[in-house]
Amino acid sequence: PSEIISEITKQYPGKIAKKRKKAMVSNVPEEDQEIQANVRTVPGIITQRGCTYAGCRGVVLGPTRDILQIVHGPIGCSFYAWLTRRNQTKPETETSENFIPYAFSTDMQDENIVFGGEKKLKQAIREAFELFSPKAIAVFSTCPVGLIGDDVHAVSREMKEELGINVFGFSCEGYRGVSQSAGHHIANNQIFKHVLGNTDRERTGKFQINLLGEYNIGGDAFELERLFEEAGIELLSTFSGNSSYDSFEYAHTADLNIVMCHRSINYIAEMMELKYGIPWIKGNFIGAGSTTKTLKKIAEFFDDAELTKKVAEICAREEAKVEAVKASIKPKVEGKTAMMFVGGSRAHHYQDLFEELGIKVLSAGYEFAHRDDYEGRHVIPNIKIDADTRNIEELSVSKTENEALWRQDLVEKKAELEKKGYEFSSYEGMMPQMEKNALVIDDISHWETEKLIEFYKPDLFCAGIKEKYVVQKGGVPLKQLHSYDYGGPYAGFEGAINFYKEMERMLATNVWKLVDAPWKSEPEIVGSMTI
Ligand code: CFM
Ligand code: HCA
Repeated sequence: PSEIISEITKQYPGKIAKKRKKAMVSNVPEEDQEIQANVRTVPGIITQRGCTYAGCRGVVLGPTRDILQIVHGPIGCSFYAWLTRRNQTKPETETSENFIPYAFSTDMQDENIVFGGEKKLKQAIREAFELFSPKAIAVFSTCPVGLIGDDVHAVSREMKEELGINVFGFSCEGYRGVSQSAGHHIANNQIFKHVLGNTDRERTGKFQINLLGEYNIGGDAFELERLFEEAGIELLSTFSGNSSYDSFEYAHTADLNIVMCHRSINYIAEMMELKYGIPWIKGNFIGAGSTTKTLKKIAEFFDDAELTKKVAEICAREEAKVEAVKASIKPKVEGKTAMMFVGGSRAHHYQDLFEELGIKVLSAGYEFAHRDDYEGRHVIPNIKIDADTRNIEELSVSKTENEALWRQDLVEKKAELEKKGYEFSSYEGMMPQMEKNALVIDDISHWETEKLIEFYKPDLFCAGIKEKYVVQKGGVPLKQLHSYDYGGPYAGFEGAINFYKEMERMLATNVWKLVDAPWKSEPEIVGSMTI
């Protein structure tokens, strides 16, 4: 990897080369290596990152069906968050509210930028209320809102008073942070402040959990719901795949939080523990092995003979189905090579699925993760807090004053289990799991992607829509790990089977070797550039 790192960085001006080098690591799993992450992208470098608004509106809140979400801004921002992420939902009944197919926007015009847009926002909220009478309305700020100083929070308070429903705003302007990641944090804060804990709920089951950081892309959450239901584990709320407003309000009545994508939602898990004493564990449902491990870990937490038996039964039955498919596919794809560059946790989680098939991951990285996602949660105290991070509000949370809601029983249970070696509040990073000398790159650029492909000639590249066609025109199949290329689910046991079959379709064929980029034989422009 040092060869390719210098090959890439020698093309950059000195200062940029120095900065980019810090984001590239030739992995040595047993060493404590540091990688640069969560810093500003070099302007002009063609990053794959998205903005803070995308992380808040699109990612964290997007999958919730019955909060009417108004985007305060130009129409393009709203269009961007309109069903592009493939988060599916299943309303309880045919007439239950589902706003996901709609795009609500104030459609800001020049005039609103010059004279202010608050009046238009109030009008939009009133109109939305009259037409849809939702339980709650959320307002999302796009870049111009912060630039001109519209106060979405004041407007929301006023409208909450006037309409008598919950109305709350998000200062998630695209430029607030260096990427989507800031938007996740802002979303977590506002949900915690304005929604979570608003209503209590009587216990209806023995084992009540929340699933955090699962967004039901391609129906992933449906597969997990199936497993929990059969095991007798009651899933109170998911943040936020297939979720509803009410479930957010009573999420504090659960016994345990399972955090899947910690990058996007660890804040809520931490805050719930501080306020209510509810512990959290890291869980992963990508890969059959991970699914079994996570289900068994949940059962271990509840320590109930019947549950343990049921979970073991389900895992054995499902694993047998998975094994049968794997046995027919693995020999056809084993030994193939892959690379994966995805947002903030999938580039790690999906490595389990590749391991199951014997596919080697040569290089991987995140678009916007933090150092802990690479190196492990233990490095958090050593992460330098820069001005961009300080810009994002850090809520100060303390123990609830309502004694009935404080879970002393769980605090004690946690302490007891920890003594036995059960791990809470922790996760491993991507780097300890990866092979020696695998190349890890943060916030990869388009040009770096092309160089990597030339150098390594992988059998498969995993990324998103922005990379897909460029890579495929180079003769390398690209699997989208964001949208799943309109396939899925890939979580849980059924998901693993789907993924294996997809790998067979993409890798056990020679068709990609026959593809040649059209511009190689017929270039539209020919030229050279020196920097
Ligand atoms: Fe978490 Fe996600 Fe991801 Fe993410 Fe995303 Fe996504 Fe992603 Mo696209 S929450 S960090 S901000 S797992 S939208 S469902 S696929 S980049 S790797
Ligand atoms: C986002 C959403 C995205 C984009 C995916 C892609 C998603 O970042 O705003 O680039 O293909 O998963 O839909 O990450």
